[in-house]
Amino acid sequence: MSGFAGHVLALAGGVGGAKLIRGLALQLAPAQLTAAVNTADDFNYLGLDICPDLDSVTYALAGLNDEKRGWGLRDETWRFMAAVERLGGESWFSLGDQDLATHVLRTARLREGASLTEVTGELTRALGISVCVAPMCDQPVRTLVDTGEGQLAFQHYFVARRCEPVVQAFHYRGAQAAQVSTPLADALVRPDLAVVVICPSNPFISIDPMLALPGLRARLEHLPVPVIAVSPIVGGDAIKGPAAKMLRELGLPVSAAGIAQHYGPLLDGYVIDRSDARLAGSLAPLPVHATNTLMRNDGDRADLAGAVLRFAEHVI
Ligand code: FO1
Repeated sequence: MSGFAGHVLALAGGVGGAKLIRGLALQLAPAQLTAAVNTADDFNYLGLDICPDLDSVTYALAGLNDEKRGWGLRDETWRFMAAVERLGGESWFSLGDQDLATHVLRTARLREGASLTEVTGELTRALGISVCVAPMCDQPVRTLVDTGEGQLAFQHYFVARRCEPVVQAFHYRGAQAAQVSTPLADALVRPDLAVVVICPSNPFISIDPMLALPGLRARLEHLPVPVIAVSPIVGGDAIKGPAAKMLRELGLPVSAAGIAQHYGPLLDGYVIDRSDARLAGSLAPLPVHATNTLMRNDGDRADLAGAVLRFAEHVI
């Protein structure tokens, strides 16, 4: 435990975000942390409501995530998917047998009229998680990717096409009509809010959909507490996933500096990998802290979270 005083609001997407959320949970009391999670990757598949980023964060907090694959549950089996294939059903997106339970229960509760915030609370509590895991909003927001081959729905671009088409732009359909979820709105007005952490998630597909929600970016910019991002890029490449390819295709520098440039005045502090420490000068006057950002195990996750919290105490 870090001894950090105050509440932490962390914005996260999938795998990289989930790792730092786990690290923050190791350093803080559960009531000190709100994890606000991207839902623009969500989609309906085989009649089920799939929320990959909420599940990545939930499984990581429960210690049930598959470290190697990056998504889904550990010790998974795939008999459901094999049966779907045998029946000639859609099978380009793989749902594990245990993971399926999450999608079935979530879909059933949403059909009954529960909000995604309520269902997420029920699922996380059932797994013994006391940290508040909140969807960014309760209305559907969907990332659409403009590519050289036309516009693709996010999971078709990401999984079915393995991010191969060249990206031209991202759109977050539904974001303008959505509202930040109640737990996220509540965290923003907490008198004890001490820092907002933007996890090392992909800015284009994990964080920007949140920033596209009405008023959220402006509220973050005007908060009296620091907004600190952790770079998902180390030494010119993404730790995992297509962030480097996206930066290149969008004409931004493929470096931690490119990510800072993308977030612009939103940031009050920036945590980069030790191997990128030489970039700190070019980022001035943005306060920068260089440390190990590779999170191979819980020790690394807790260390990075601790470094981010200590840095936050020294930024404005
Ligand atoms: N990613 C894949 O690359 N292939 C899959 O078949 C796949 C299935 C899947 C099922 C449940 C889930 O929660 C995540 C899953 N993911 C899969 C990961 C997911 O598509 C992406 O990692 C995120 O949407 C990006 O953050």
